[in-house]
Amino acid sequence: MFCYQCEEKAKGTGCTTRGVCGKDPDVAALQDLLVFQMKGIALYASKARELGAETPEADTLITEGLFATTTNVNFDPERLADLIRRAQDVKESTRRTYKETYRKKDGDQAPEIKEATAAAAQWKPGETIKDLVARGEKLGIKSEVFGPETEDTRALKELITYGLKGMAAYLHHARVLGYDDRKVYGFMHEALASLTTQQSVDDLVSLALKVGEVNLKVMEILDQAHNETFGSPEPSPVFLGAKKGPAILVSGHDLMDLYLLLKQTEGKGINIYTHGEMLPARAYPELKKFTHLAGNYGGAWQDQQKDFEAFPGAILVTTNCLQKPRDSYKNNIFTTGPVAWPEVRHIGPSKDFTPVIEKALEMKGFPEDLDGKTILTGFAHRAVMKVADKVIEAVKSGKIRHFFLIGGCDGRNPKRSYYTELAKAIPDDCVILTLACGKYRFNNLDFGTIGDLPRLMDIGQCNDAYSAVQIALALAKAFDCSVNDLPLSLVISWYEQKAVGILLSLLYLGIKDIRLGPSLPAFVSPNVLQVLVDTFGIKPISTVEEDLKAILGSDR
Ligand code: FSO
Ligand code: SF4
Repeated sequence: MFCYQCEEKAKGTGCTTRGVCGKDPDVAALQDLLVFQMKGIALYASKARELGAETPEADTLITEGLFATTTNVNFDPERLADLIRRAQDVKESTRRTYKETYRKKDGDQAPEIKEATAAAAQWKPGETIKDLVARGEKLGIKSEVFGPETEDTRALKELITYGLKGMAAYLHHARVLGYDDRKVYGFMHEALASLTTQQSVDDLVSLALKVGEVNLKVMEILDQAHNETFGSPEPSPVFLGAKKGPAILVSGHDLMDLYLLLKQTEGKGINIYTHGEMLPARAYPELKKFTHLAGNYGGAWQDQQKDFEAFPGAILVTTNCLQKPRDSYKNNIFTTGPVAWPEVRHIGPSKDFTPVIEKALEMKGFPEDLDGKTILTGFAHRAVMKVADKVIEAVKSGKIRHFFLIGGCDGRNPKRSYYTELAKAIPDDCVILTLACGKYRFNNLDFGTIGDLPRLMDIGQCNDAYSAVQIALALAKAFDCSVNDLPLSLVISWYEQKAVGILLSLLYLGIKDIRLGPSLPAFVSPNVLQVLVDTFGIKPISTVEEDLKAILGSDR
């Protein structure tokens, strides 16, 4: 196997024997085969769409397939094999759609698509998982199955692929709520199909920025979907302790899963706790109205083995990041949606959470109330806009000197303590905006207020990077300047491919001087990195002392 798609790549270069994430070589091969299948489907779907045909099956399969190959999502060979087989059917049906649409328009036989023929070739029905693994082993990142690559074109194609995976994850969440956009599918098909062709570095850089542009659109659609379905987030307290009684812990990003579970547990005497990226759910009116949404339990995803082991109830994981479940809680953890682990019970599309509820009741839960502090969440763009006058006044009067966006993913790299230290060292006249699971590095610290504005504002989940962009654009408008001229610095922590998508969106917006850590991606070649440095001023994080000095000047 070879995989270097996330920040934890082994030895800083890539995982070759087993993923640091827990992905074994068979799962890695199946994921490579699935990505290959997505490209095959995309080749036909993009041609069919050019001719005006709709390709709903391809749209769905590509969204689900890409999400399944994102870090810490699907570790189950059976489920991956199912997706690969379904993808083969969809590839065949999309090919038929292309051919029939062509014939109806031109009255002629549609020309074969060379790369697609290669991608579809030699497929035997009834292949076993072992056969699929053997096939996938020949299709890894370095296989050059679509022709030779240079170090730079491969780097850019992987950058594009990972951005598309992130986009697919956000699109999946919007689709669950009934929102999408056909133009987005069209772009995904075109982009994936183009990865099977030889392209120049310049063309691939443009395509990567286009991924950023479309990903921003997808995050906007998701923001609209969340707001229209669950109301707009409002600053809300989150209790970090626990209440006596049966309990269910819900992790991941899927707000609809949480809503359905809250509905199904109403009046049953079970308290529901958020975990990881589910914390900001507490700010949505249609979710916070449930009085048995009791609080948040535990920290970021990489602490889950410890947190889940200690949790005395059932656990539901709705999306990434899933880690290998320990035996101690294998009987009380459930997955749903895109996440899966072999032998962990999976709740299917019916979203009937009865097994989770029964397990929670069987386990009895917390024997007594647990004390805990209360923190705030819910500073999404609409909530911040409501206090925009105060914010602008505070900047004008010098009460707020600078804004720091310290956001992104958390992870195991010890260098991530930088983000805690940075948050602590930021002077009292500066505001810290945060989002995604990286916030757990400092979200239970007391940063006080500036006037009646809290110094730490939790914007939400990683997809709420869209909200952060809206806040920055509104500030830029108020001060009649560009985002780059604002007293705002972005210090981002990345881990998986959604963060890659977000980074491309920020670059598409022309946002410069982003500090990125804890380590740079292994898939970015030296030349591509130089392009990012020269064009966008991207820099790796340094020490807290040096970075603060560079941002605020020596008078800090
Ligand atoms: Fe974190 Fe995991 Fe939200 Fe990621 S839980 S690391 S960017 O999947 O999605 O921030
Ligand atoms: Fe390694 Fe990350 Fe790939 Fe997992 S996703 S195999 S940790 S590079």
